[in-house]
Amino acid sequence: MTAPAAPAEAELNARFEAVVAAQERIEPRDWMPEGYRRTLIRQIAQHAHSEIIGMQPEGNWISRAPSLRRKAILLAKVQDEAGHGLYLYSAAETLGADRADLTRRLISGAQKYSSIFNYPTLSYADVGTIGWLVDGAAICNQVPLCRGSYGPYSRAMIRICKEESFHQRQGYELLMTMMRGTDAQRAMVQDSVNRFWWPSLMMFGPPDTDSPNTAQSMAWGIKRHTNDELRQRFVDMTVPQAEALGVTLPDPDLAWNPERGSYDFGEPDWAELRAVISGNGPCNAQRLAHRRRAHEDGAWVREAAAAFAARAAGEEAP
Ligand code: BYC
Repeated sequence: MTAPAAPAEAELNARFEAVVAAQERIEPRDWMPEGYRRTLIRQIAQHAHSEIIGMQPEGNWISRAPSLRRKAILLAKVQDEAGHGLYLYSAAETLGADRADLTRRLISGAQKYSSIFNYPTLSYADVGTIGWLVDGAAICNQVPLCRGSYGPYSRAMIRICKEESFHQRQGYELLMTMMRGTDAQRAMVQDSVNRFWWPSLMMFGPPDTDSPNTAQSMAWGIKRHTNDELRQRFVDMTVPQAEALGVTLPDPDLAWNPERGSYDFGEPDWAELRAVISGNGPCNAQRLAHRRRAHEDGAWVREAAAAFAARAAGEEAP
Protein backbone atom coordinates (compact mmCIF):
# COMPACT_ATOMS: atom_id res chain seq x y z
CA MET A 1 0.00 0.00 0.00
CA THR A 2 1.36 3.44 -0.87
CA ALA A 3 1.22 6.35 1.58
CA PRO A 4 -1.47 8.94 0.80
CA ALA A 5 -0.06 11.80 -1.28
CA ALA A 6 0.81 15.00 0.64
CA PRO A 7 -1.78 17.71 0.04
CA ALA A 8 -0.79 20.05 -2.76
CA GLU A 9 0.34 23.58 -1.84
CA ALA A 10 -2.91 25.09 -3.14
CA GLU A 11 -4.89 22.90 -0.75
CA LEU A 12 -2.59 23.74 2.17
CA ASN A 13 -2.89 27.41 1.36
CA ALA A 14 -6.70 27.16 1.20
CA ARG A 15 -6.72 25.59 4.69
CA PHE A 16 -4.41 28.31 5.99
CA GLU A 17 -6.60 31.05 4.50
CA ALA A 18 -9.71 29.45 6.03
CA VAL A 19 -8.16 29.41 9.53
CA VAL A 20 -7.12 33.06 9.20
CA ALA A 21 -10.55 34.09 7.83
CA ALA A 22 -12.32 32.33 10.73
CA GLN A 23 -10.05 34.29 13.15
CA GLU A 24 -8.71 31.00 14.51
CA ARG A 25 -5.03 30.40 15.29
CA ILE A 26 -2.18 29.11 13.17
CA GLU A 27 0.07 26.89 15.33
CA PRO A 28 3.79 26.10 14.86
CA ARG A 29 3.22 22.68 13.23
CA ASP A 30 0.65 23.99 10.76
CA TRP A 31 1.61 24.70 7.17
CA MET A 32 2.05 28.43 6.53
CA PRO A 33 3.19 30.52 3.56
CA GLU A 34 6.89 31.36 3.67
CA GLY A 35 6.10 35.12 3.58
CA TYR A 36 3.85 34.74 6.65
CA ARG A 37 6.65 33.01 8.55
CA ARG A 38 9.21 35.64 7.48
CA THR A 39 6.93 38.56 8.38
CA LEU A 40 6.19 37.11 11.80
CA ILE A 41 9.87 36.46 12.54
CA ARG A 42 10.66 40.05 11.49
CA GLN A 43 7.94 41.59 13.66
CA ILE A 44 8.39 39.32 16.69
CA ALA A 45 12.20 39.73 16.61
CA GLN A 46 11.89 43.54 16.40
CA HIS A 47 9.41 43.44 19.22
CA ALA A 48 11.72 41.25 21.37
CA HIS A 49 14.71 43.50 20.62
CA SER A 50 12.60 46.54 21.61
CA GLU A 51 11.85 45.04 25.00
CA ILE A 52 15.53 44.27 25.61
CA ILE A 53 16.88 47.61 24.38
CA GLY A 54 13.93 49.27 26.17
CA MET A 55 15.49 48.27 29.49
CA GLN A 56 18.30 50.79 28.98
CA PRO A 57 16.62 54.23 29.12
CA GLU A 58 14.89 53.45 32.43
CA GLY A 59 17.68 51.22 33.74
CA ASN A 60 19.75 54.40 33.64
CA TRP A 61 17.79 55.64 36.68
CA ILE A 62 17.71 52.55 38.93
CA SER A 63 20.74 53.63 40.96
CA ARG A 64 19.36 57.19 41.28
CA ALA A 65 15.73 56.49 42.19
CA PRO A 66 14.47 59.09 44.71
CA SER A 67 13.20 56.54 47.26
CA LEU A 68 13.35 52.83 48.09
CA ARG A 69 9.72 52.48 46.93
CA ARG A 70 10.43 54.07 43.53
CA LYS A 71 13.54 51.92 43.16
CA ALA A 72 11.63 48.69 43.88
CA ILE A 73 8.93 49.65 41.36
CA LEU A 74 11.46 50.56 38.67
CA LEU A 75 13.50 47.38 39.21
CA ALA A 76 10.35 45.26 38.87
CA LYS A 77 9.36 47.07 35.69
CA VAL A 78 12.75 46.73 34.03
CA GLN A 79 12.84 43.02 34.95
CA ASP A 80 9.40 42.64 33.36
CA GLU A 81 10.82 44.03 30.10
CA ALA A 82 13.52 41.35 30.15
CA GLY A 83 10.80 38.73 30.66
CA HIS A 84 8.81 40.10 27.71
CA GLY A 85 11.91 39.85 25.53
CA LEU A 86 12.33 36.21 26.54
CA TYR A 87 8.71 35.22 25.79
CA LEU A 88 9.00 36.90 22.42
CA TYR A 89 12.32 35.27 21.48
CA SER A 90 10.69 31.95 22.41
CA ALA A 91 7.72 32.75 20.16
CA ALA A 92 10.17 33.50 17.31
CA GLU A 93 11.89 30.14 17.94
CA THR A 94 8.60 28.31 17.31
CA LEU A 95 8.90 29.64 13.73
CA GLY A 96 12.38 28.17 13.28
CA ALA A 97 14.39 31.29 14.20
CA ASP A 98 17.50 30.83 16.31
CA ARG A 99 17.80 33.10 19.33
CA ALA A 100 21.59 33.45 19.13
CA ASP A 101 21.20 34.43 15.49
CA LEU A 102 18.53 37.04 16.34
CA THR A 103 20.84 38.53 18.98
CA ARG A 104 23.67 38.69 16.42
CA ARG A 105 21.33 40.52 14.04
CA LEU A 106 20.37 43.01 16.74
CA ILE A 107 23.92 43.86 17.78
CA SER A 108 25.16 44.07 14.20
CA GLY A 109 22.35 46.54 13.41
CA ALA A 110 20.81 44.19 10.81
CA GLN A 111 17.46 44.06 12.64
CA LYS A 112 15.48 47.00 13.98
CA TYR A 113 14.03 47.82 17.38
CA SER A 114 11.53 50.52 18.32
CA SER A 115 12.61 54.08 17.54
CA ILE A 116 11.42 55.31 20.94
CA PHE A 117 14.36 53.82 22.82
CA ASN A 118 16.85 55.99 20.95
CA TYR A 119 15.90 59.08 22.96
CA PRO A 120 17.73 59.97 26.19
CA THR A 121 16.19 59.96 29.69
CA LEU A 122 17.27 63.25 31.24
CA SER A 123 15.34 63.34 34.54
CA TYR A 124 13.36 61.06 36.84
CA ALA A 125 10.17 62.46 35.34
CA ASP A 126 11.14 60.54 32.18
CA VAL A 127 10.55 57.28 34.09
CA GLY A 128 6.96 58.43 34.66
CA THR A 129 6.51 59.69 31.10
CA ILE A 130 7.83 56.47 29.61
CA GLY A 131 5.33 54.53 31.73
CA TRP A 132 2.44 56.83 30.82
CA LEU A 133 3.09 57.58 27.15
CA VAL A 134 5.44 54.83 25.90
CA ASP A 135 3.74 51.97 27.71
CA GLY A 136 0.38 53.60 26.91
CA ALA A 137 1.26 53.55 23.21
CA ALA A 138 2.54 49.99 23.59
CA ILE A 139 -0.81 48.91 25.08
CA CYS A 140 -2.78 50.52 22.23
CA ASN A 141 -0.57 48.75 19.72
CA GLN A 142 -0.37 45.41 21.51
CA VAL A 143 -3.87 44.70 22.85
CA PRO A 144 -5.08 43.94 19.29
CA LEU A 145 -2.03 41.65 18.85
CA CYS A 146 -3.60 39.36 21.50
CA ARG A 147 -6.09 38.50 18.71
CA GLY A 148 -3.39 37.95 16.09
CA SER A 149 -3.47 34.87 13.90
CA TYR A 150 -0.29 33.18 15.16
CA GLY A 151 -0.96 31.24 18.38
CA PRO A 152 2.35 31.54 20.29
CA TYR A 153 2.67 35.28 19.60
CA SER A 154 -0.93 36.13 20.49
CA ARG A 155 -0.74 34.09 23.71
CA ALA A 156 2.53 35.78 24.73
CA MET A 157 0.87 39.15 24.14
CA ILE A 158 -1.88 38.46 26.70
CA ARG A 159 0.54 38.30 29.60
CA ILE A 160 2.69 41.11 28.23
CA CYS A 161 -0.34 43.41 28.00
CA LYS A 162 -1.34 42.70 31.59
CA GLU A 163 2.12 43.72 32.74
CA GLU A 164 2.17 46.77 30.45
CA SER A 165 -1.03 47.99 32.12
CA PHE A 166 0.72 47.96 35.48
CA HIS A 167 3.66 49.79 33.89
CA GLN A 168 1.41 52.49 32.56
CA ARG A 169 -0.34 53.01 35.88
CA GLN A 170 2.94 53.27 37.78
CA GLY A 171 4.10 55.93 35.31
CA TYR A 172 0.90 57.93 35.61
CA GLU A 173 0.97 57.67 39.41
CA LEU A 174 4.59 58.89 39.48
CA LEU A 175 3.73 61.90 37.28
CA MET A 176 0.62 62.66 39.36
CA THR A 177 2.78 62.67 42.51
CA MET A 178 5.27 65.06 40.90
CA MET A 179 2.46 67.33 39.67
CA ARG A 180 1.26 67.64 43.28
CA GLY A 181 4.79 68.64 44.32
CA THR A 182 6.83 71.81 43.73
CA ASP A 183 6.94 74.15 40.72
CA ALA A 184 10.31 72.67 39.83
CA GLN A 185 8.82 69.15 39.79
CA ARG A 186 5.89 70.28 37.62
CA ALA A 187 8.37 71.89 35.22
CA MET A 188 10.32 68.61 35.03
CA VAL A 189 7.13 66.73 34.10
CA GLN A 190 6.17 69.27 31.42
CA ASP A 191 9.68 69.22 29.93
CA SER A 192 9.61 65.42 29.84
CA VAL A 193 6.17 65.32 28.16
CA ASN A 194 7.40 67.90 25.60
CA ARG A 195 10.31 65.62 24.67
CA PHE A 196 8.41 62.30 24.58
CA TRP A 197 5.07 63.25 22.99
CA TRP A 198 6.08 63.23 19.32
CA PRO A 199 8.43 60.21 19.57
CA SER A 200 5.53 58.31 21.24
CA LEU A 201 3.29 59.04 18.24
CA MET A 202 6.07 57.74 15.97
CA MET A 203 6.08 54.38 17.77
CA PHE A 204 3.02 53.42 15.68
CA GLY A 205 5.15 53.48 12.55
CA PRO A 206 5.00 55.54 9.35
CA PRO A 207 1.66 56.87 8.07
CA ASP A 208 -0.51 54.26 6.31
CA THR A 209 0.30 55.80 2.92
CA ASP A 210 3.96 55.02 3.57
CA SER A 211 3.71 51.66 5.37
CA PRO A 212 4.83 48.88 3.01
CA ASN A 213 3.91 46.00 5.33
CA THR A 214 0.46 46.92 6.68
CA ALA A 215 -1.82 45.64 3.90
CA GLN A 216 -0.30 42.15 3.77
CA SER A 217 0.06 41.89 7.56
CA MET A 218 -3.62 42.77 7.98
CA ALA A 219 -4.68 40.26 5.34
CA TRP A 220 -2.76 37.60 7.29
CA GLY A 221 -4.19 38.67 10.67
CA ILE A 222 -0.71 39.59 11.97
CA LYS A 223 -1.86 43.20 12.42
CA ARG A 224 -5.51 43.97 13.25
CA HIS A 225 -5.43 47.77 12.71
CA THR A 226 -3.38 50.15 10.62
CA ASN A 227 -0.67 52.40 12.06
CA ASP A 228 -2.83 55.53 11.70
CA GLU A 229 -5.89 53.92 13.33
CA LEU A 230 -3.87 53.00 16.40
CA ARG A 231 -2.16 56.39 16.55
CA GLN A 232 -5.59 58.07 16.57
CA ARG A 233 -6.83 55.72 19.29
CA PHE A 234 -3.77 56.61 21.39
CA VAL A 235 -4.31 60.37 20.99
CA ASP A 236 -8.00 60.05 21.90
CA MET A 237 -7.15 58.02 24.99
CA THR A 238 -4.29 60.28 26.13
CA VAL A 239 -5.67 63.82 25.80
CA PRO A 240 -8.13 63.49 28.73
CA GLN A 241 -5.37 61.90 30.82
CA ALA A 242 -3.10 64.90 30.08
CA GLU A 243 -5.91 67.24 31.19
CA ALA A 244 -6.38 65.31 34.44
CA LEU A 245 -2.64 65.47 35.02
CA GLY A 246 -2.45 69.20 34.28
CA VAL A 247 0.17 69.03 31.52
CA THR A 248 0.02 70.53 28.04
CA LEU A 249 0.65 68.30 25.04
CA PRO A 250 3.08 70.14 22.73
CA ASP A 251 0.85 70.28 19.65
CA PRO A 252 -0.90 73.55 18.70
CA ASP A 253 -3.11 71.65 16.23
CA LEU A 254 -4.58 69.34 18.86
CA ALA A 255 -8.36 69.97 18.95
CA TRP A 256 -11.55 67.98 19.45
CA ASN A 257 -13.34 67.34 16.18
CA PRO A 258 -17.04 66.77 17.00
CA GLU A 259 -17.82 65.52 13.47
CA ARG A 260 -15.23 62.76 13.65
CA GLY A 261 -15.72 62.18 17.37
CA SER A 262 -11.92 62.22 17.70
CA TYR A 263 -9.07 64.66 18.24
CA ASP A 264 -7.36 66.27 15.27
CA PHE A 265 -3.62 66.49 15.74
CA GLY A 266 -0.49 67.74 13.99
CA GLU A 267 1.80 65.82 11.66
CA PRO A 268 4.75 64.07 13.35
CA ASP A 269 8.15 64.79 11.80
CA TRP A 270 8.45 61.74 9.56
CA ALA A 271 11.98 62.69 8.47
CA GLU A 272 12.99 62.37 12.13
CA LEU A 273 11.40 58.90 12.35
CA ARG A 274 13.24 57.80 9.19
CA ALA A 275 16.53 59.09 10.60
CA VAL A 276 16.04 57.30 13.94
CA ILE A 277 15.00 54.02 12.26
CA SER A 278 18.04 54.12 10.02
CA GLY A 279 20.41 54.40 12.98
CA ASN A 280 20.85 58.17 13.31
CA GLY A 281 18.75 58.98 16.38
CA PRO A 282 20.23 60.68 19.46
CA CYS A 283 21.17 57.42 21.26
CA ASN A 284 21.28 54.65 18.60
CA ALA A 285 25.07 54.17 18.79
CA GLN A 286 25.07 54.22 22.60
CA ARG A 287 22.19 51.70 22.89
CA LEU A 288 23.80 49.19 20.53
CA ALA A 289 27.28 49.61 22.06
CA HIS A 290 25.81 48.93 25.52
CA ARG A 291 23.94 45.84 24.29
CA ARG A 292 27.08 44.56 22.54
CA ARG A 293 29.13 45.01 25.71
CA ALA A 294 26.51 43.18 27.81
CA HIS A 295 26.54 40.33 25.27
CA GLU A 296 30.35 40.06 25.42
CA ASP A 297 30.35 40.24 29.23
CA GLY A 298 27.83 37.39 29.31
CA ALA A 299 29.94 35.05 27.12
CA TRP A 300 31.29 33.12 30.13
CA VAL A 301 27.74 32.42 31.36
CA ARG A 302 26.72 30.98 27.98
CA GLU A 303 29.92 28.90 27.82
CA ALA A 304 29.43 27.59 31.38
CA ALA A 305 25.76 26.72 30.70
CA ALA A 306 26.71 24.89 27.48
CA ALA A 307 29.53 22.98 29.25
CA PHE A 308 27.18 22.04 32.10
CA ALA A 309 24.49 20.87 29.65
CA ALA A 310 27.05 18.80 27.71
CA ARG A 311 28.34 17.18 30.91
CA ALA A 312 24.83 16.47 32.18
CA ALA A 313 23.95 14.87 28.81
CA GLY A 314 27.14 12.74 28.98
CA GLU A 315 26.39 11.59 32.53
CA GLU A 316 22.86 10.60 31.61
CA ALA A 317 23.97 8.57 28.55
CA PRO A 318 23.82 4.80 29.27
N1 BYC B 1 10.63 51.99 15.19
O1 BYC B 1 5.45 48.87 7.08
P1 BYC B 1 5.61 49.34 8.47
C1 BYC B 1 7.53 48.42 24.19
C2 BYC B 1 9.84 49.90 10.58
S1 BYC B 1 8.27 47.62 22.90
C3 BYC B 1 11.47 51.25 14.45
O2 BYC B 1 4.51 50.14 9.05
P2 BYC B 1 5.03 47.11 10.25
C4 BYC B 1 8.23 48.68 25.45
C5 BYC B 1 9.14 48.57 10.32
O3 BYC B 1 9.66 47.57 11.15
C6 BYC B 1 7.61 48.46 21.47
N2 BYC B 1 11.12 50.71 13.24
O4 BYC B 1 5.97 48.09 9.40
C7 BYC B 1 9.41 48.03 25.77
C8 BYC B 1 9.43 48.37 8.86
O5 BYC B 1 10.79 47.95 8.73
P3 BYC B 1 11.28 46.65 7.87
C9 BYC B 1 7.76 47.66 20.23
C10 BYC B 1 9.86 50.96 12.82
O6 BYC B 1 5.88 46.06 10.82
C11 BYC B 1 10.12 48.38 26.92
C12 BYC B 1 9.38 49.79 8.31
O7 BYC B 1 9.64 50.65 9.40
N3 BYC B 1 6.46 47.18 19.79
O8 BYC B 1 6.45 48.81 23.96
O9 BYC B 1 3.85 46.69 9.46
C13 BYC B 1 9.65 49.41 27.75
C14 BYC B 1 8.06 50.12 7.67
O10 BYC B 1 6.97 50.18 8.61
C15 BYC B 1 8.94 51.71 13.55
C16 BYC B 1 6.35 46.30 18.78
O11 BYC B 1 7.33 45.89 18.21
C17 BYC B 1 9.36 52.24 14.79
N4 BYC B 1 8.56 52.99 15.56
O12 BYC B 1 4.47 48.05 11.44
C18 BYC B 1 8.46 50.06 27.44
C19 BYC B 1 4.94 45.85 18.46
N5 BYC B 1 7.80 51.78 12.85
O13 BYC B 1 11.38 45.53 8.85
C20 BYC B 1 7.73 49.69 26.27
C21 BYC B 1 4.86 44.91 17.29
C22 BYC B 1 7.99 51.10 11.72
O14 BYC B 1 10.23 46.39 6.83
N6 BYC B 1 5.14 45.55 16.04
N7 BYC B 1 9.23 50.61 11.69
O15 BYC B 1 12.60 47.04 7.33
C23 BYC B 1 4.22 46.21 15.28
O16 BYC B 1 3.06 46.35 15.67
C24 BYC B 1 4.63 46.69 13.92
O17 BYC B 1 5.82 46.03 13.57
C25 BYC B 1 4.83 48.24 13.84
C26 BYC B 1 5.35 48.58 12.42
C27 BYC B 1 3.50 48.94 14.04
C28 BYC B 1 5.86 48.74 14.85
